[in-house]
Amino acid sequence: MKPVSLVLLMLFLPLGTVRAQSTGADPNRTQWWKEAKFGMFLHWGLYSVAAGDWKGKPYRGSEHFMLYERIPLREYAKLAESLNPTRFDAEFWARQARDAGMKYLVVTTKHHDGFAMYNSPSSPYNIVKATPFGRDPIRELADACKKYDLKLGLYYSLGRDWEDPDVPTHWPTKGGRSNLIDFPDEDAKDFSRYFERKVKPQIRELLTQYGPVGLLWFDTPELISKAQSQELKAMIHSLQPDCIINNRIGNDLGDYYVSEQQIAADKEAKLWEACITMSGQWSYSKYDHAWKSSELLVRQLVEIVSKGGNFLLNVNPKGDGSLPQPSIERLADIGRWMTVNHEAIYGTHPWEFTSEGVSEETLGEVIKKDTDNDATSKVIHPDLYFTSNGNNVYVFARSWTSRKLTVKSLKIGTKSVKSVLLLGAPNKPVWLQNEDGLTITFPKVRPNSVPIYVFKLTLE
Ligand code: FHN
Repeated sequence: MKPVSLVLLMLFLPLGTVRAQSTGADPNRTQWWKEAKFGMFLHWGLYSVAAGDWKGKPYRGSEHFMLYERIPLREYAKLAESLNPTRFDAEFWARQARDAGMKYLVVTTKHHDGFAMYNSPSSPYNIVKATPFGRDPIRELADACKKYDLKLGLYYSLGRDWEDPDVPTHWPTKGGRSNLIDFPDEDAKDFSRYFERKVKPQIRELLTQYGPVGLLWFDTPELISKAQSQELKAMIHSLQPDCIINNRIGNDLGDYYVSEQQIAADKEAKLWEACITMSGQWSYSKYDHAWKSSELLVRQLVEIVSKGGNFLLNVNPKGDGSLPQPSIERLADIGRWMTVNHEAIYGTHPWEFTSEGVSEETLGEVIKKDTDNDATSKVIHPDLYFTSNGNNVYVFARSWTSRKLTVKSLKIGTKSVKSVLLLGAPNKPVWLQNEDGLTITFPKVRPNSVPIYVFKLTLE
């Protein structure tokens, strides 16, 4: 059966809704994550070797192209013979994340194609056994994260695996994300066999081979049962009690919610993280030139943090292990901005007011697909966002072009402002609080590739 066409994949979801059900979030376990605010997502696998082409032609479906192009497993697996990422440098990846101000990274250990990007004794379909590379990149990344003080996060495709014969799916319809080329009888598939044969052994490997794992980032839980989600969560915490789990372990379990390619409409009662692409898709393709500007990426970071979320920004390494130059440039821009403004991000929490002057256009779309699914707005519009920490309020003047701004939420008689500083500026701004609000005149500022300025207000 052909994968359901993209038209049918259009799922309408309420704008930016992050489902507010209960999670078992343990405040001690999640403390580092709540303070971290910013992480690097890495989609790297056999699909990175193909890099947009299959049999000399551009493929459809990004990292799902095995399904979209109806490729038999044996043929797709031949990509492993070409996976020899001699330019892979775990320490370089870790430094890119650290220098951009990221505090954790999440890397694909096994995506939907079922290929393990780590040494998996339980499945020979892995980078150490099946490729000329012969090294274990997750081992090297775990060491690099330790060296550069990053938490290690591991992505695992839970309910989709196109190498195993027992993985039925139901997205968006029965069999919609299954390997029906090699395993056509969807009704013959028994998820429990896959769960026992592959999922549990591999999760055990991931939690016993690489030292402390800060976060297990499950994807596409599909048809996992509540009992299996509970069993998996118990096994994880029996091995690593401090390991955080996202809600895609399934069945409303997990420590926080994932908002994929969308930013929540407003601050959320629950812990949440927006995972968003830096370009047009999750995995590397030579045809993907839809790189977002550094300004837009910092706008997204600010908006997400102002709404109490974490930003997991995706980078898509090439098949040779190098990072695309446009991603390196953007990470450097973000790092320069964070060097000046990090105190307004880390360890902060939403203020009473989230924003002022936001244009409808900057709120993003509501339609989602399951790959190439970037529903975030690309509109650049001057507006204000806020975070707070104690009696400090941080005002983010996003894409600001004029030399004055007025925070209307701080009219005289509301909260009294004691001082105003512009982060990174040697001289103090002139400011006045009256019935219009708090009006600030910018001091002379250096032109910045990311024109998002942060004022630190100290309230009485
Ligand atoms: O199908 C995957 C997709 O390839 C990508 O990994 C994203 C990342 O969150 N998760 C799934 C789509 O929801």
